[in-house]
Order: sequence, then C-alpha cells, then structure tokens
Amino acid sequence: MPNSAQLAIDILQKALNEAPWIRPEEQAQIERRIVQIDKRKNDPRIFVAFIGEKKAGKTALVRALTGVPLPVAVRECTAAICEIQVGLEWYHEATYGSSTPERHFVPLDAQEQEEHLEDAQKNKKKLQKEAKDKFNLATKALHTAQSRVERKQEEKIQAQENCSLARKENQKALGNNPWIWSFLSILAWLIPPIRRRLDRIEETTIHYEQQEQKLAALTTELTLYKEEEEKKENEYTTAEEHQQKQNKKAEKILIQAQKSYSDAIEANENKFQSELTELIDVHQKPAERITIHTPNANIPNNIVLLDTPGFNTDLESHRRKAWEAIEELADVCILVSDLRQPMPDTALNMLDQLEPFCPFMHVALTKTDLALSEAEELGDNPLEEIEEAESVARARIKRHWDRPMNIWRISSIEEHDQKQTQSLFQDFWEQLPHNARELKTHLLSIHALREFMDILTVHIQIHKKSLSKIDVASDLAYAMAGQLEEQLPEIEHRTQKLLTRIQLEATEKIGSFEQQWIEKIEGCETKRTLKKQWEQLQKSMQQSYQGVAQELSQQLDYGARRIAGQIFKGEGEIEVQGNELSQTSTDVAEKEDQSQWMWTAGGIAAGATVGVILSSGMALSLIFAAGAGSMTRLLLSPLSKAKSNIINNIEKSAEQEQKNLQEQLNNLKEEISENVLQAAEEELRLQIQKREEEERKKQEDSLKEVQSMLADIMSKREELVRNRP
Ligand SMILES: Nc1nc2c(ncn2[C@@H]2O[C@H](COP(=O)(O)OP(=O)(O)O)[C@@H](O)[C@H]2O)c(=O)[nH]1
Ligand SMILES: [Mg+2]
Repeated sequence: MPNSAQLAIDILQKALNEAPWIRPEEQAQIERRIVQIDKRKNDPRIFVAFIGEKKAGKTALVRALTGVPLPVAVRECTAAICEIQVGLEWYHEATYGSSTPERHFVPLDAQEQEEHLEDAQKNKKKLQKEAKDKFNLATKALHTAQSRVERKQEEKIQAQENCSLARKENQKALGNNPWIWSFLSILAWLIPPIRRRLDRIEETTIHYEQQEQKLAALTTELTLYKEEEEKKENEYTTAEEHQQKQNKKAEKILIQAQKSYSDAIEANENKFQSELTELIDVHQKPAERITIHTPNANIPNNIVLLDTPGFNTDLESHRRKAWEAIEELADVCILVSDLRQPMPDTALNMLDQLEPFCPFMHVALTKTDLALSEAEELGDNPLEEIEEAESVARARIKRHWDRPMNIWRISSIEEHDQKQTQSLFQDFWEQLPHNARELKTHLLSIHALREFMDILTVHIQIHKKSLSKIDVASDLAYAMAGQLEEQLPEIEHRTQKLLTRIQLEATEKIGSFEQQWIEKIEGCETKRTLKKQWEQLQKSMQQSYQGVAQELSQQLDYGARRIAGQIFKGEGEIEVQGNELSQTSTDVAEKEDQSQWMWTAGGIAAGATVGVILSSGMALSLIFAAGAGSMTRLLLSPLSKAKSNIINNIEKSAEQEQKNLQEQLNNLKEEISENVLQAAEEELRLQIQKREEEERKKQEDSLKEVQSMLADIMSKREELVRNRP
C-alpha cells in the first residue's frame, strides 16, 4: 500500500477527531473519502474506466473488447457501474446500494446434455469400429476368394496347355490316317515298330485323356471358386452398406446430442444476457454495481474494465454513481466520444473535473464506420473527413488536458471491426503503466486533503462572518433597550403598587413601635422610672425610625429590582429572541422561578439613595418627640399628666414620621421608575457587552483553531505533493 494513502487517512481521521464543529454533511464527505482511500489499499487490480456522454458507444466498445453481452441501445441504456474482468467461467453478481452482492448468476444445469454428448461420441466410435471390423473381414474373405479364383484360373490355363500338348502328342502318334492302326494292330505282335507305334498311341491317348479329365476337374473347381468369390463379393457389399448405415446412424445420434448440448449452452448464454440486461438497463431494475467475469476476453488478469452510465444522463443518481465510481476506482480513464461530433463541451468539462482524480486519460473516437459511410453518402472524401474530425477532437482536448494520451479511432459493432479494435488495444493492455494504481491513490489522497482544506476555509469564513455578526446581535439588543422605555407607564404602575404596599408597611411598623413606646411609658410607676424610660425612648426612637427607614428602603430596593427584572424579562412583552441573548435569559428563567426572578446584578441606584432620603426626613418627627417640653417641667407635673404629655408627644412624632415617610415615598415615585428603567437598560447593556465579549473570544479562539488546523493540513499536503510516487 502506498504511504500516501495511510498518511492521508491518518491526517483526515485526526482532523475529524479534533474538529467537533465540522458539520454532519462535511463529516460524511470526509468519511466517504477515507473509505474510498482505504478500500484501495488491498486491491492490486488496475481499473480502466470507459467514460463519456450517454450514447457515445462506451458499452459497445467494452462489449467489443470483452465479448460480454452488455445491453447496448440507440437510447440511453447503461444505468449500473459494470466491472468486467477475466474469470474461469461466465459469471456476474449485482450489488444494490449496500456492499454485499444481492444477486448472482446461477447457470442452468447442462450436465445431462454434456453426458449425452459424451455417450453419443463413444457410441459413434463403437458402431464405427464394429462396422469397420465386419467390413474388413468381408474384404479379407473376398480377397482370399479372389486370389483362389486367380490361382485356379492359372492352373486351368496350365491344364489347358497340358491338354493341348497331350492332344498334339496323341495326334502325332496317330498320324494322318488314324483309322489304319486298328487294322495294323493285329500285326503288332509280328512287327515291333508297329507294336511300338501302337504303344505310343495308347500311351499318348491315356495321357491326353488324363489331361482332359484334369482340365475338366479344374474347370468344375474354378466354377465353384467363382461362385464362392461371388458370394464373398455380395458379403463385402453388404458389409460396406452396413458400415455406411451405422456411420450415418451414429452421426445422427451425435448431431442430436450436440444440438441439445449447444441448446443448453445457448439457453445459459441467453439467461446470462437477459439477466445482464435486467441488471443494467435503465428501463429495468438496474443494480448499483455489477461484477462480471468472462472466460474469453483477451485482457490481462489484473485489469478490470469499468463501464459507466453517461455523465450527462438525466438521472442525477446515475450521474452521481458514475462519478463516484470514477473518483474511487478509475486508475486509467478512456473518454469515449462519437467521432461524428467529437468532444462536445460536456465531455471537455468532464476532463477538467477528472484532472484531480485521474493520472492517465486516453480518448476513443467511436463509430468510425458510420462516419465513413456518412461521408461517402454525402460525396465527401471519407478518409479526409475522419482525419479532420480527429484533429478537431485533438485541438479541443488540448486546451483541457496536457498530459500524454492516445487517441484511437474505432468501430465496435461489426465482427471484423471488433477484431481490429481488440488488436488495437492489445498493445495498450500490455503497456499500461504499472504505477497507475499507486498514482491514482496518491491523487485521491491529495484531493481529499484539498477538500478538507476547502471545508476549513469555509469554516474560517463562517467564523469571520459571525464575528462581525456579533455587532448585529447587539444592535438588535440596543433596539430592544429602546423598547424598554416604552415600558415606563408599566414601571410607574408597578412602582406605585410597590410604594403603596411599603407605605402600608411603614404605617404598620411605626404604629407597632408607637404602641410599644406608649406601653412602656404607661408601664412607668414612678416619675423616676418615667424620666429614665423617656430618656431611653428618645434615643431609641431615632434608631427605630432609622431602622424602619432602612428596612423600607431595602424593601424598596428589592421591590424596584424585581420590577426591573420583570420588566426586563418583559413577562412575554419584551423577549429578546432569535439571537444569543434570548438563550441566556431562558437559561436564567430555567434556573429561577419567574415570580422570584429579580434584578440581581448592578443594583438599583434609587435603592441606595432612598435610605438617606427617608432618614433625612426624620428630624421633624424627632423634634415633635422632643416637643414634649423640658424634662423638669414634665417631672413637676403629676405622674399621669406627665405620662399623657409624653404619650401625646409620641403619637405626634409617630404621626409626623408616618406622614414624613409617605411624603418622601410619594416624592420618590418618579425617581424610582426612572431608576428602574435606567438600571434595566444598564444591566441589559452590561450583559450584552459581557456576552458579546465572551462570544467574540469564543469565536476568535475557534477561528484560531481552524486556522492552525488549515495551516497544518496545508503543509502536510504540500509534503505529499512533493513525494509523488
Ligand atoms: N455503427 C456503429 N454503431 C455504434 C458503434 N458504437 C456504438 N454504436 C451504437 O450507438 C448506440 C449507443 O451505444 P452504446 O454503447 O449503448 O452507448 P453508451 O451509452 O456510450 O454506452 C447503440 O445503438 C450502438 O449500437 C460503432 O462503433 N459503430
Ligand atoms: Mg452504456
């Protein structure tokens, strides 16, 4: 496995782990690249992809090169990615979507027919041998009979000669007058020459008769032999006819067996072809990918041909499929284009897209046969027209692809064209660069890093944009602060309610002090205790009034802050929604019950001053208290009179203090409302500012993070680019 692949996978994986802000679709894209690169690791095969516009003739070319019966049509046809390689037997398997094959080729069983065929072949041999043996025997018997006849004929000729010699001898012995010898025979005993002559005659006659008998016997024998020969001849003819008949019979059986075997083979071929059509044709139920094995393609084992749907197909999913296959698999691309309209713009654009993925690209200009005949029909010079078309193609490609490449002119349909195309590609297969695969992996790795860099660049832009957007968010917030002002009547209303409540409380509190003081005065039994008590009371009255004023001002502060909180929260009226701020205020609302929610930070300026204002009004009440007259005068009066005098003073003082508090609180109404509003605004501003700063810091930090990641990947990529295999 080339180092670049593992290096790229490691870089991408690490970056993905460190970048939780990557969006799901970006993550999916990077993970897809990782899978693509990873898949290439253990696959040594070189993939040659046939790409181009629909109907350019890609499938027809692959078909011509491999003999695989891929569906070809005048209309757009190929909808699946087809991987074709050499195998021991015809085979295909289809994958739909997931990576496990879902359908594969199961051939029809042709074993029975094959056995039949073998039997018929054996039977033919046996019958032929039997008939031949018989025929040979008959031939041999005939030959024997024939040679016997020949020999007998020779013997007969010899016997005929002997016979005629014997007859001549006999005639010679008899002389010219044979009849005389019967007369002379009586004289034979007297005359020795006659006797000798007579002996001679008798001897030659016997010899002659013997020879004649012999000849007659031979003639009979020859007749028999001839008859025998004739019989053998008949037998021979029968044997010959038998042999011919047997041969014919065996031949017939064999032909039948051959036919049913080839029918079975054809049925399988048809099945294979129709299944392929079903799996590939746009109009049927095409699979995603199909792997096809062919036993008789003349391509090297380590090469896979890839037929793809046209990249200008109307179906987006097919375009994507074709493109993904090219990205992931194509080590070498063959751009197929109709010679009659060579290299249209879509094809040229494809070249630009291919560049980062494809180390080697070549061009096949198809349908040369059609171009030739069309030129001929138009009365043009066909060869010139073709040369012209090729040079147009070459010129157009040149602007988009400057690496070395082949440009072939081919035809894919007629058998002789297919043969020529095959032989044209033969050299090409043999000369495929051995590092094509490694180079492609390298390119893909570099491209994947580039893609990640693009994603990071987009993130940097997004970060920068949202940094400037923080101001926009605060603009919005300030606009809402303006809205707060509109809440003034509401604030005043609530403040009035608060004041009324506090006034009531003040009255109650002072009333209860008054009660206590009066009880204390009334409880004095002597003038001495009365004096002491009154002196103490005068001191503590100031403290008590101060205490009440402080408590009230605390309540006022608390109440004002609550109003500020309620108004700021708006209780549904002013809600800061659609930006960061609303989230924060919701968070707060979640933490605290709405009715409890109050202004916590900052404080209400009114609250801080109220205490002072309230207590500064107290002087008059104290003077009223002191207005009870001098202690000596008091003590000179009878005890009961003194007590009622003091009590009177206490009542006046408390009344004055209540009045004083009420007046002051009434005067505070506007100021408090105003302060509530200001505080709310100030608080809003502070919070916005704080969050804005936090947000800015966060964004700046992550911007820095993305920038450093980008720089890191960029340098690693550059290193990878330098170390091209
Ligand atoms: N005469 C002729 N027709 C061809 C040739 N190549 C393809 N065709 C026809 O062009 C049409 C489209 O071919 P096909 O291979 O399906 O195109 P693809 O979409 O690029 O795969 C079909 O009707 C083919 O028969 C060729 O070399 N000569
Ligand atoms: Mg096709």
